[in-house]
Amino acid sequence: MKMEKKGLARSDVDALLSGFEEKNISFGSGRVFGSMCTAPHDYALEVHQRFHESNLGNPGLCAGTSEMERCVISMLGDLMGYRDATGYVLSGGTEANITAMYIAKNRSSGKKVIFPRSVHFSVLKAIKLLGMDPVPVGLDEDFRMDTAELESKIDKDAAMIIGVAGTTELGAVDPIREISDMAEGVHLHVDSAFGGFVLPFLEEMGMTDDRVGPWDFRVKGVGSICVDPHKMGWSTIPAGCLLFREGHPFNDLAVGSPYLTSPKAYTLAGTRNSGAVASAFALMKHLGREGYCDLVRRCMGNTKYLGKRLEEIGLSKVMEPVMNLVAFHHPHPERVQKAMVSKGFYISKVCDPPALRFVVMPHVTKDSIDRMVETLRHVI
Ligand code: 0PR
Repeated sequence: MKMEKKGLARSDVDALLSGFEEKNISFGSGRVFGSMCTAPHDYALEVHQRFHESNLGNPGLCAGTSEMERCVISMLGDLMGYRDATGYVLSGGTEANITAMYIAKNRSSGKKVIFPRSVHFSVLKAIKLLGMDPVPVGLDEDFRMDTAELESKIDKDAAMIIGVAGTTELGAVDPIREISDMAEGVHLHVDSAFGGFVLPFLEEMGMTDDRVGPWDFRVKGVGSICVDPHKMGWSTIPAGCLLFREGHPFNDLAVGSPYLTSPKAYTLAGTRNSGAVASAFALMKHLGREGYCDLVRRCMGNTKYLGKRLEEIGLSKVMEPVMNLVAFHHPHPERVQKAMVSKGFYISKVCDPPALRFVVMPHVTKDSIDRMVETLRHVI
């Protein structure tokens, strides 16, 4: 394709856009069951547009948005047991994990990163980028990091341990308190990119069981946490948050930026989106803890419903869901996934054990579940 010498009329471009739009699958179609993102709350979208032009990479020009960013971090710090947490908003869990791992490496003499096999692949990406040494740890029968194996792997070369509060594939929560007790000063980072906007509200409603222990800053050894407003925070893409207990992460990344409004630049990204920062701020203020409890209760209700419907067609759960994510044993998840795509439904899979995976986000309803299950029944 070439750029025209004389531009097209908007109506002609609109026609082109419609062609592309038709190829996208919207969350509103009720056909997406394998995504951790969702259609943002309409107020979040409205606010995003209102604040989209400021660049947080040059914060002197957007002091207001910068202040909202600090408010988002302090609201999350408060929710996660440490009001004085420092941090900032970035593009999502991947950038948060890369940044946390860079900082841990910087603050330590070791290069080993110890993580459960269930860790998100962004950690493996960061290991490549940062030249760190991977030390995977196996899982227990509840798909949580095996602490006996962890203990045998911690040594003086460990730069950090990563625990996951809400694994990508199954939604399991690692035993963070036990991990912290073993960490002995090694930086402990908790990836709650997905779970961070679910677990506090499940706890508030008394909806967790004994597979979920304390996982946030209430555990003394937790040094950093990441959590994404653009997942279960119901806000706009791109918004992830990185929170630290000690030492503002800005100090670890700072380089001189003489021609900007601030003398130093502090973040991995240069130009930084701020529509999503305002959007996360506004939605957290608007929904409040009660609003998020309602959302999480609804998603958990639908997860239970999906579980019941799929058991009715002969499938069995890999584990009782901890959060709004559920997987079902199947010997050939890829084949099922492909067949479902050919019928217009998007489900996901787990590799080990082989299973079909469903993320029950806010856009998933009982009606959309019924339509999907009917198709899955034929496919299977
Ligand atoms: N940590 C955990 C626990 C996650 O589940 C995800 C989710 C991330 C980090 C990375 O978050 P960002 O994607 O916001 O950087 N990741 C989703 C997933 O793997 C979304 C996703 C989908 C990411 C497709 C990459 C991708 O190619 O389902």
